[in-house]
Amino acid sequence: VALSRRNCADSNDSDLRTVIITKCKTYLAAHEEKSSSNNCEEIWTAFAGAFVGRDPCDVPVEAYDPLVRAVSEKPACNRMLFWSKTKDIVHQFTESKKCLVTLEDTLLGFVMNDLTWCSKNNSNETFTTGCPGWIECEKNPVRSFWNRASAAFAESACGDVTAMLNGSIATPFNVNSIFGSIEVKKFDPSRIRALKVVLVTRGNDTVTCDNSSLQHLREAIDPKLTYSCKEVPRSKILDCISDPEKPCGDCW
Ligand code: ZNA
Repeated sequence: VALSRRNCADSNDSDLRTVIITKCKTYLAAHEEKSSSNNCEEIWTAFAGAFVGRDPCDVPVEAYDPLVRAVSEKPACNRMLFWSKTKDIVHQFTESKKCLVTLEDTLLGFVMNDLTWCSKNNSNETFTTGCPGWIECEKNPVRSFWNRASAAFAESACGDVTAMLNGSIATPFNVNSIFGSIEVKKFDPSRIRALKVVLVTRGNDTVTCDNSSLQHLREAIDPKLTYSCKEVPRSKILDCISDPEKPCGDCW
């Protein structure tokens, strides 16, 4: 069945460009130390180069290599937080406590978070609606971006890394997720000392750190890394998030 897709061109001809440059400048204003090494116009150009003029189902992950090279950020050793199926709670957490950083707290992740974008073959237009969905075709511009950005974030990880996984689903570690298929494989055992899993649980969950998917995770990482896992009630994390007096280190 041929799907007809109705793209709406950006309202003012460069809306996506404006959104991205504005978010980029907002981020750099809040992280002054990164201002001199990043140029938002250059970042836009590298970003657009990855997908403008391409079929929205044929944007390879490598198309974003120049974008990744255009951004300069030092890795936050010991503070990097990975996640899978815990998007809302991780971002509430890093918003409230500044001790850990997710990909979405870095320049590239912050700028692209919550955006959808695509173009068309041989077109110079950009669209923010009518773009292929996450699973509609694998090489869509949004999914390829997150695959590439996640790989770069994981490659740069160092020291102790934390992963917040969802204890309310049968398979907290899914080998098909970005965390399972990309990030874990990019962990460099010469840079990383330990992987600390925080398994977020709710009242009557039965999943524990003994879950077989977590045994697979333990086996998937290099044996030189120290692996640990801790079950932490979601309510405890939420209490911690809403108590500004509670230091980060006491949340679990
Ligand atoms: N901020 C984002 O929109 C985003 C971030 C999107 C995709 C990936 N990421 C990276 S990868 C994030 O910073 C984490 O480091 C990594 C988590 O990826 P995951 O292990 O695949 O975890 P997940 O919860 O399954 O998916 C993460 C996000 O991907 C979701 O919140 C959705 O935005 C998107 N996604 C994944 N699967 C689907 C999907 N969207 C629609 N349909 C899906 N089947």
